Amino acid sequence: MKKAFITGISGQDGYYLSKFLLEKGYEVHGTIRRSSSINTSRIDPLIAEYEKIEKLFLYYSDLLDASSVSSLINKIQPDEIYNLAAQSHVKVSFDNPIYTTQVGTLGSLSLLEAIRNSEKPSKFYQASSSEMFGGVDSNSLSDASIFIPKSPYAVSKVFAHHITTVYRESYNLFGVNGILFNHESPVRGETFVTRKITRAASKIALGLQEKVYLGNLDAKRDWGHAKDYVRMMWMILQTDEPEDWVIATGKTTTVRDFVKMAFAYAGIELEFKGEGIDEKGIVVSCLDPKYQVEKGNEVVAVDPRYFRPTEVDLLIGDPTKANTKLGWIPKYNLEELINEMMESDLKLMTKDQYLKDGGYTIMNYFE
Ligand code: NAP
Ligand code: F7E
Repeated sequence: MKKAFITGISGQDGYYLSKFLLEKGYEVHGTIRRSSSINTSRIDPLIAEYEKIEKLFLYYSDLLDASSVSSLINKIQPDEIYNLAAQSHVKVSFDNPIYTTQVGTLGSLSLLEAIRNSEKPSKFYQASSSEMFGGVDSNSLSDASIFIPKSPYAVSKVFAHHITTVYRESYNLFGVNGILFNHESPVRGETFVTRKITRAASKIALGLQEKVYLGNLDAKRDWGHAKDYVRMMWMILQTDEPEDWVIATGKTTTVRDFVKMAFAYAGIELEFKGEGIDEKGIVVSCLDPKYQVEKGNEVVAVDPRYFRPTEVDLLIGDPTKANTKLGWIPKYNLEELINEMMESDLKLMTKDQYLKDGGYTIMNYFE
């Protein structure tokens, strides 16, 4: 039985990865942070199922506490370490640049040092990001493309990426970078644009909200499903030779089109009129009798508060290496992803379960 150690187990990817590994028979050890209110809602169903049978173990640890990270690795002696912990919001990284950088850089380095000083040669996965490319190149990006980071978050990820390579080459450590493009799900954090949109579209369809304010509608992202991407995290730690990988769908879509697709799930057709900060999303028709949204209603508007000091305009990844060398093919396309997110958010809003049980119910709908 293999042992995995996951930092950031309470996040979106932490949930999907730990579920995936537990179902494979792994013993999973994960770190959570102490907070004034409970922050394990995503993994509560896994705790209920696996903690009592001693398959899932949780520890309080902050990545900035190098001593706690190192003693956990020494105690657990994991076969595989997945470093998912990060202050992962790009816009917030401009507001909290020092903290974001400390976690992204020193946090990752502490893990690598702990592995270097441990007797067990644990394999190490670093959660690298497409944000490192900076959105300057309009070609499909591969692991050979250059990094032009545009935010404190992206710079911290570039450091962690390179230091992982340095430890691999200097100490013969099995360290790999997975350069993941945006991946989403029904349990995506509510302040990332996709979940903000699916929650708002659901509430608007149900008459619980009038309008959603967004930032740059022209931004383009290569969006995939988190479930597909955590499978690939595991696959790249099963290879014999450590190397870096791009994980993406190879397709890119504007935020505006994502909005249209989300509303379309509820039978609401939108058209966008105006330009720049005056652009509006207006209801053209509402075909589903379950939802009562009037034609002509303005349901999307732009608020410059959501603009970033610098924007990553366009990201599109080239997954050819992952497709051909590892046979990794995503099971979800964008429409299926949006449909799953909308189905989940409509149920949550209808039943008002989100407030009642902190999102627990979501897992019953989507495995
Ligand atoms: P997420 O939902 O924001 O989860 C981040 C996790 O890190 C949470 O468990 C969080 O704990 C934890 N964390 C934050 N600061 C920490 C600290 N100082 N010490 C210990 N834990 C800390 O992010 P995600 O979407 O699952 O992404 C997972 C990783 O992949 C992140 O490193 C992210 O930067 C990277 N990534 C994500 C994407 C994407 O599209 N999702 C793409 C490329 C790379 P709390 O729950 O207590 O906040
Ligand atoms: O923004 C635009 C925004 O915050 C996507 C993280 O997981 O993926 C994520 O970073 C785009 C940007 O994700 C709003 O300006 C418009 O162009 O959902 P996001 P992100 O910044 O791409 C990468 C790969 C990571 O590594 C990160 O950890 O959408 N946008 N209007 C908006 N974004 C937000 N959040 N809110 C808006 O209202």
